[in-house]
Amino acid sequence: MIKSALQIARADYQPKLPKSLKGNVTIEQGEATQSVADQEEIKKLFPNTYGMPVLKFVESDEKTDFPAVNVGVILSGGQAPGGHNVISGLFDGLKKMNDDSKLYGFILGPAGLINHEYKELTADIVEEYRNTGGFDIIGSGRTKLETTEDFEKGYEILKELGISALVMIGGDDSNTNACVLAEYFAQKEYGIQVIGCPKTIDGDLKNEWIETSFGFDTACKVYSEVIGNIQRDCNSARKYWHFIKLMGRSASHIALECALQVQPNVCLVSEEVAEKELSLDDVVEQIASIVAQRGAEGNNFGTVLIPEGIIEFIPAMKRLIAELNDFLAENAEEFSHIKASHQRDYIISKLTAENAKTYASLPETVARQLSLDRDPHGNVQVSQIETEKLLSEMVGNKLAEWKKEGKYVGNFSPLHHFFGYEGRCAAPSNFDADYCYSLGYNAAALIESGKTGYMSSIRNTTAPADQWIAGGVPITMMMNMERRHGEMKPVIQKALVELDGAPFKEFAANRDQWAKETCYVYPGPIQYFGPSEVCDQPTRTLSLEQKNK
Ligand code: FBP
Repeated sequence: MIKSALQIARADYQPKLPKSLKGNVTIEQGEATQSVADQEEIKKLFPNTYGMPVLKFVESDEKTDFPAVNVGVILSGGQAPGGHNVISGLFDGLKKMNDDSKLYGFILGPAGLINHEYKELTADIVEEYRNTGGFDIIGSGRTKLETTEDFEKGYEILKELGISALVMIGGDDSNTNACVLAEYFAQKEYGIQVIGCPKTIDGDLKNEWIETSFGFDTACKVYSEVIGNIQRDCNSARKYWHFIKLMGRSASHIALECALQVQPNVCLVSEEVAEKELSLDDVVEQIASIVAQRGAEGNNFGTVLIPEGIIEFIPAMKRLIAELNDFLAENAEEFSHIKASHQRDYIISKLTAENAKTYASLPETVARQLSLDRDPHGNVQVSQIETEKLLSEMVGNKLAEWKKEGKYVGNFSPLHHFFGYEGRCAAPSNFDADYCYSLGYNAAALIESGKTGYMSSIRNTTAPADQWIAGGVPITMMMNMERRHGEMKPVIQKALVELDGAPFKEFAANRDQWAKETCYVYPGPIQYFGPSEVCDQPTRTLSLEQKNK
């Protein structure tokens, strides 16, 4: 296989590890824990894995002999830069403890476990993928492990391969699955541990113990590079307004982080839209006012960052989507027989009056996108909704009205972009390469310590890597009850942007100036070689959050 010069050089990069994981380790146990909400229900659903203590690994002089173990690994959900380093860290951690240990990868996500599709990840295979982006070493998928039958099918292959621990690398939904599986195996006394690793570019799997999910750092740097380039183009030609939708599902962490890196003219934050109960028209008016204000000064150009999930946060849309979710879950069979050309009218006839009105007011494409299949976890596929076009069209209409009324004097020429997939498989930044390798290595230590139902946790991540704190957090601690597919289910609570958090406050303090003036920053491409202040910077989000602790 032909490799680029960067791929060849990057293969030799040795990711950094926390000092505590470099030699022999011992565990310090914290207090018993509680779930973030709905304690009684979660406790009842997870009797074997609820309330376990938070763990911290510390260096030890004691050398322990570990038996060889067979371990399985699954990459689950959307790709995120660094997944291959979690696997190489896990592989090296297992081999360091006992060279006879083996690692098996299940193919194309959780489906590989159910369908018994796997491959042994040998040293040669792992070598090929060190410090590379992508999940192609074994592939990924979104199948949800849900039924007892799925768990039993999984158990069959784990038993056959002599696997005593499974590592699930995934986001909030996949780690919820990991927790359910850990509980099931514990309850059945099958002797199989399950450990989770926090993955997702969305940055919404974080809490006091999980400072960030891997992939967020690299993906935001890739998007910020390209937005910076667009801004320079925009400031050179001075004739376009760029409407840029950014991936990230529900939370606006990616849009906010990119805004902090590039200083655009507008960045919408879905959580603020929900908090202020803004209507779609309010959002449109806000953008149009900035376009008009800049136009009055002869600046008929600018950038607008839009989080992909914004539509779900506009209260009227949120109510509509909630009803649609339940309706489509309950009437899936009947709906599948309705001709595409009749689906809109069919839905309108079934919804309550208020939601039917909102649905009817949407452009055809957006209405259709909202009625598309949910993903296996019940999420609306927001990355397929063209919000950037919806908003620019509505802004254009508003400006045309204002022009007639003599309130707007500029020209409005919009262009559209969606950045998402281009950032998910980039070669991991130094931060993600080190963080991921440490998460995997740490997962091996959790396995060797006999733990199950834990998520691999690496903290103190704005300090140099050797001062990072390694340990484990019970996954049940992150859970609450939520409505999914029309039923209440235990799930990991998503971390949305906090409006009283340091990253949002920093943005809010500067946005008026960024709107009016042209204060663009051009971050440039990720650097893998060079001075540490260029190559090892964490995200602005992480720096601001950790500074305030
Ligand atoms: P995860 O939560 O699985 O990490 O998903 C990340 C993500 O990139 C979202 O930002 C996006 O909405 C979604 O995946 C797109 O899904 P798909 O890869 O199935 O098109």
